[in-house]
Amino acid sequence: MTLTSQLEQAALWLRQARSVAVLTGAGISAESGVPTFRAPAGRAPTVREGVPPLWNNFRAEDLATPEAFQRDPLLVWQWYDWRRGLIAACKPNLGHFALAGLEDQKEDFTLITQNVDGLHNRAGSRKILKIHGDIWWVQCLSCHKVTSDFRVPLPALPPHCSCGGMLRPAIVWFGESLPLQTWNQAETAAQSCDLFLVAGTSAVVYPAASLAPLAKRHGARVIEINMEETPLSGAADISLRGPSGEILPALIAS
Ligand code: BJW
Ligand code: ZN
Repeated sequence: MTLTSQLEQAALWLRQARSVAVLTGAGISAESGVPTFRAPAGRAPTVREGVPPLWNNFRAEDLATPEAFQRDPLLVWQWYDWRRGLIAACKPNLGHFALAGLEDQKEDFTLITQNVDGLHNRAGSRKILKIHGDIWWVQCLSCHKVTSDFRVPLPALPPHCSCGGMLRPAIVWFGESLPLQTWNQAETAAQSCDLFLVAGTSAVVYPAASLAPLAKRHGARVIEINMEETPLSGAADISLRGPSGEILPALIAS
């Protein structure tokens, strides 16, 4: 099947679907200039585009853990400060805007994102399940209150909450549980949709990677959009190979 005929088939399924759920990952923001986390399977992790030498030496698995923050809060804080500055200078792309438009077209629509960059909000999406948190939120280590913080740059040291506790990025790190209510809503959407669309994720981080198989077990059609093959590609009903900033607008407009 050519990309054009796959796209036509996928567009037909999308038009026919009453209930649509979408899962996005870092790849959807790549065309906005936000670096992704991982090199494709089998490819050596060389210098990642847009990542300065200091941060290129670290993997998300080295910095995005409660242990890393405990060991060296300043290093982790500086990593977030660099990423917030980078993201603040980026704009949503046509993929983000296409999904915001799809929300208006569908009676039942759920956008689930692993991304913490806030670009779906800036594109106009309204109902967003942020299963890995948000880079523009901070959380108190003592009272656990979550607040927004849009400062760029951040203060040099992690600030403190009014209760005296240290603030940390309100992001779900490795080994931490996902926000329960948000996760439950994501699972419900996957179980009840007719069509599950997955865009720009390597599909290796769990439990997010379990949503598409869950949707499929409950009878949904699964469409994947990715530049590369992923562990999900074989199980997807259609896997569209290419940039989400081009494929999503084409899929949603046709
Ligand atoms: C394009 C494109 C374009 C490029 N168009 N496409 C075995 C060992 C140890 C742990 C585990 C294990 N098995 C499972 C676990 C648990 C762990 C996990 O999954 N680890 C795996 C790495 C193995 N998961 C967890 O710990 C989760 N919690 C949990 O399970 O709780 C229960 C529990 C509690 C206690 C103990 C054990 C379990 C939490 C996961 C939290 C993930 N958090 C991060 C935060 C990073 C920090 C930050 O953002 O500040 O979330 S990690 C990082 O990966 C980030 C992302 O949301 C997530 C997913 O990455 P994503 O979005 O898929 O990006 P990439 O870079 O991987 O892929 C980009 C894709 O885009 C590629 O495919 C490209 O081809 C494509 N692309 N350009 C379309 N233009
Ligand atoms: Zn507090």
